[in-house]
Amino acid sequence: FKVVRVETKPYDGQKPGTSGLRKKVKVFMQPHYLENFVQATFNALSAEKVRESADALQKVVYTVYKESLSVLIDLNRFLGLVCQNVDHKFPDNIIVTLRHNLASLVFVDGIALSFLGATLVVSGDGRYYSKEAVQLGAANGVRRIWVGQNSLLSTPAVSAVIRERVGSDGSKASGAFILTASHNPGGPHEDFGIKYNMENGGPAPEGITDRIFENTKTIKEYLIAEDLPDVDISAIGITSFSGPEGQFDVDVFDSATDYVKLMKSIFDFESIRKLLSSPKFTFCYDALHGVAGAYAKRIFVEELGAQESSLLNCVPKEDFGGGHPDPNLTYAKELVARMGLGKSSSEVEPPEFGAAADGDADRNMILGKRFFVTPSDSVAIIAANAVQAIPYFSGGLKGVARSMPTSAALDVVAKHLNLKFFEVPTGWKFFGNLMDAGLCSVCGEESFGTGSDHIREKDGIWAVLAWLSILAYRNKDNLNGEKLETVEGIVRQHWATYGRHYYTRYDYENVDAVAAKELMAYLVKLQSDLTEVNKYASHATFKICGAKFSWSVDGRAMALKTHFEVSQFFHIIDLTICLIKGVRSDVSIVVEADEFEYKDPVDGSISKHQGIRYLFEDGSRLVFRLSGTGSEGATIRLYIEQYEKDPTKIGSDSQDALAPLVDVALKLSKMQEFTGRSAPTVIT
Ligand code: VG1
Ligand code: CO
Repeated sequence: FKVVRVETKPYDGQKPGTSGLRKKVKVFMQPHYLENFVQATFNALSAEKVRESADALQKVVYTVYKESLSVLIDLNRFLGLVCQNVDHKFPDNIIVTLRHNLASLVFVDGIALSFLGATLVVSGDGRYYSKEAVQLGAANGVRRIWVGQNSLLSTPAVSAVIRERVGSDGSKASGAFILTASHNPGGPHEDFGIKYNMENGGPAPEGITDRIFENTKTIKEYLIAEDLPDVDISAIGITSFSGPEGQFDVDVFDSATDYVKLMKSIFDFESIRKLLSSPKFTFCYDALHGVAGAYAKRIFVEELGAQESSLLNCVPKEDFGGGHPDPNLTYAKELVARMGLGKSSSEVEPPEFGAAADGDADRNMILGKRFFVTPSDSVAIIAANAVQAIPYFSGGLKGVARSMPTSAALDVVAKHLNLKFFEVPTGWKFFGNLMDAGLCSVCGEESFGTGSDHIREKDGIWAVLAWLSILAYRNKDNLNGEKLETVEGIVRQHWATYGRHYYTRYDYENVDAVAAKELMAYLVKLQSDLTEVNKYASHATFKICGAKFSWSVDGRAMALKTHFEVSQFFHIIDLTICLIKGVRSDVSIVVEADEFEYKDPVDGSISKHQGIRYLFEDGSRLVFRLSGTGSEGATIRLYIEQYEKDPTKIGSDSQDALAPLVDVALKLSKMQEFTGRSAPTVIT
């Protein structure tokens, strides 16, 4: 094949969000749209590679292949120039090449600094448009591309493949393009997405995604392989081509092998197998027609002996069967019904354990019989039990971490177990640095993401295996006994020990983007005046002598003042009784409000504007954020949390328990006024 340069113009809005670039398929199908983004990524990464290696090499021969120039220079001098300013001091013809096509640089001496000679993984959740995108890699001097069979690899499997897989010739991957829009729906009228993962198997950090975005704004040309014959990606095997840089291979491999091997090295499969084979334990897994299906049969049925009938929607489909591949109580309807939750629950006795995954299988939802485990509780419970129940952690946990809006259930466990603890912004990319530095073993997000340092992505099937391990451990002497320890039992015991964090998230999807920004700006402004905020936080309505009074009190001091004023008209005794009856004692006062900002403890980088927080005296929290994964309009996320230590109060329904805080949040933010919405699109 030949490599040609194609002229192009920048597209607006190619800014990678919380997890890559996600847009409607029709947006991606515009001429040059995908190519621009891929080239911008190559260019961003090549520059990074040159910088990274500045200290590592002394002298090297570099060849600018596309222009057929070979120059021997001192590397330090060269790298110094590239780092400071690419435009300086080189003869014109070379500079032009550097600036426009850093990807075509190669450094010999055994070390490839550019993509020439590199191995890249390209695969995804198999959604519509994936096949078209797979063909792109050849042009940028990549030596070989690894593709999961049928271009299917779950996001965690990609991470595992980058870290663990060794090619037949000893090659290792230096990164991956993951083709997925994760939990967003797929098909010609829905979403497609692409993101780049680094050599450690984790998502590109903000420094790189920012540079990619800058590149998309100035891109003038991209490289593309011409006349590259189609490869049959349904067949395992290596196909070789001859291109301008020499041989180019497409290596199609089994999507599950490396991942299954990794899972077997982490968990005690034998003890899980025993649990699953107990007639008292019943199991159910729903892949929502996402890529998890490609792993579920291999792991749960073939390795662990579950019944094939326990798998729901485990055939991956380009459009996820028309569904929304997001594992929560709203979208995983079939599973929810089977587990005896929700309205349409069946007459049949539900399974003991149920779980679901999202499109790219990095998310998980854990359910017990007629019981929902919040993701925030799930990570806390895994952390609390990991050392005993999971062989990989038997040496102890290095630390734990959660995203900012995730409930503080994990904090309490960290405190009890005296573990290092970190709170990072939303999105998995922030956990990677902690793990690379050996500071974190287990982490999670409220958005159904749980994982560990075995890879650098959250991992849906890992989370299920972690829960099965805990159940197997708790039941190890009990499999023939009277009654098994259940998911619900484990969660309730956890609450009894650590207290319970009532938690809910309200999503307002596809809200007018301007209105959403205005709401956020309003909330930031409000923070400067907590007295104003507390008018909403402790609003009191009550009756005195049959008449209805209503007033707002600014925290405790004002309550006393109001008491005094009103008492001029009524007997003090009457009023005291009414105050006890009436004041909203269910919500405490806001003592702090801020916009979350994170300084990475490893590299010192700072991420600002990561969500607006209202922190209450009793530990309750309200958090407001704009989503960074949507493809249309804006999505406002409202996170509501309340901590209850009193063992007599930990058994309520969470929506009931949180109703007062929800009410405060909606009034405080003027949600309906700004968005026109009287109810959220999804509650999780
Ligand atoms: C959402 C979640 C976040 C998660 C991200 C990617 O982001 O809130 O916790 O890391 O999705 O998950 P946002 O910006 O929309 O709130 V996945 O499974 O879609 O890659
Ligand atoms: Co996902």
